[in-house]
Amino acid sequence: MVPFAWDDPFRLDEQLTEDERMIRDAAHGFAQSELQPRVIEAFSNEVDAPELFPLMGQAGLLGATIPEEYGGAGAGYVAYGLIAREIERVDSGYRSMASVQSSLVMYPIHAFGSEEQKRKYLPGLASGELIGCFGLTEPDAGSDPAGMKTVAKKNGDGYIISGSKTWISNSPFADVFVVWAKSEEHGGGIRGFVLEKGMDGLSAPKIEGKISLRASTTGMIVMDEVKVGADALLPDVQGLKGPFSCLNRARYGISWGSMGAAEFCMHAARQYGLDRQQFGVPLASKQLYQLKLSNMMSEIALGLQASLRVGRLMDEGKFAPEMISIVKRNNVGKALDIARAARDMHGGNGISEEYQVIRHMVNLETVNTYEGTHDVHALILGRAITGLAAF
Ligand code: TGC
Ligand code: FAD
Repeated sequence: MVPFAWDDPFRLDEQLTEDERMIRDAAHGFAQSELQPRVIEAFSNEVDAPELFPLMGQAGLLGATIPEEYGGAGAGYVAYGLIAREIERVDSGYRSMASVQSSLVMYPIHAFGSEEQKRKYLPGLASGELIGCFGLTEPDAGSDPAGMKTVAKKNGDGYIISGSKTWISNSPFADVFVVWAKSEEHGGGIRGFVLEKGMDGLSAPKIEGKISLRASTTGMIVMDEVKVGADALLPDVQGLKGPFSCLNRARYGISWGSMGAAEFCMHAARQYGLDRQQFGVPLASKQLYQLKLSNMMSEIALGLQASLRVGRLMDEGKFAPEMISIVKRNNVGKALDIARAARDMHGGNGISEEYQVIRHMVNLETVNTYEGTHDVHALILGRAITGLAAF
């Protein structure tokens, strides 16, 4: 027998390689020293923080799975997940900034871009000198991206792109825009394009007044006849599998990240219950309080183990997208339940920014919605189980 650790019930730590532990510890150190001290004020005042990208880049947290020759860390998907967990332990918005850059901008340029595109963009994105965003969602096409209206018309060797994208993380300060459009040249098929800040007709107004994910900047992408050359097209993918392949990586990262947020909430509720006396004893001595902590610990242990399994399968090239739907949907749903319970267990203090659990709770509402809503992932799984698409 071995001693039981409530904060690592299934001994996840010893299932990691030495390199993965090092990357996890570096991410933890960075998140606690650079992100934690600024997050309460950043969330409160909806602060834009483009300066975090070079700091994350220096810490090796951007493009972890991209090969070293393009500035990445050449690490695996488990390491990528561990980074997401440590950043989201502080705030889902900061994890959002990093995962868009890594999974939704660097990944498609690496997987589907020309050699010139890779050399032009990836090193700057890895160092954080360049900031990227990913435009798939539109005002009238959210869960159903096939309904997008953005079009790319042929213009000599290049294209003219028109349309608008909304709810786009990082867009107001982005330098590099990976956008998806229906291309007339390719029979209306969906193609990816890389746009750059400053192009005529391209703007990215900020969406103000979010009650969730306030430490992450969100905006639109407005494209009013943006003229690009042939070199803006991502040559190696056509159809929705382009954006969905990116979403596989980001959704997987979210499965780890949401567990980081859940761990923060559980640890905070445990400590609060040990410190807070009511009826002459610590709250943590009460059966109902312990029941909630036991539920939290169990769901976190199961969720982390599931993400580790999916990450190992991704590293072996043996994953199916439905596996990712299971862990994205289940882990975020459980993290949201855990954050709500932790908020309740803090009593009145639970609504104060100082105790931080309510910030995680409202953030996780966004995480439950983006990258495929909780219900859309249920339908992806329902299709896999029955063979019948219910979208
Ligand atoms: P469907 O007919 O199922 O598929 C169309 C084509 O795509 C292929 N495919 C995939 N390929 C790779 N990975 C996946 N996960 C894939 N899923 C589908 C499929 O094989 C097919 O290929 P082909 O060659 O036969 O054409 O597509 P559908 O239109 O019926 O889609 C239905 C549904 C619900 C699954 C899909 O539309 C969906 O996932 N909707 C959710 C949309 C979404 O997740 N949007 C996210 C926007 S980005 C974002 O939220 C970033 S937030 C980031 C942050 O800040 O952290
Ligand atoms: P809708 O699709 O209109 O869904 C509304 C409700 O209807 C949901 O409950 C949904 O589950 C339900 N629903 C939808 N279809 C069905 C169905 N067939 N059957 C049953 N129920 C259904 N997008 C990007 O492209 N890039 C980004 O960087 C990005 N960042 C984001 C950041 C933030 C802060 C937020 C909030 C969103 C971001 N998104 C981004 C957009 C996000 O992916 C979408 O909000 C999400 O996909 C849902 O689309 P929607 O908001 O249009 O909701």
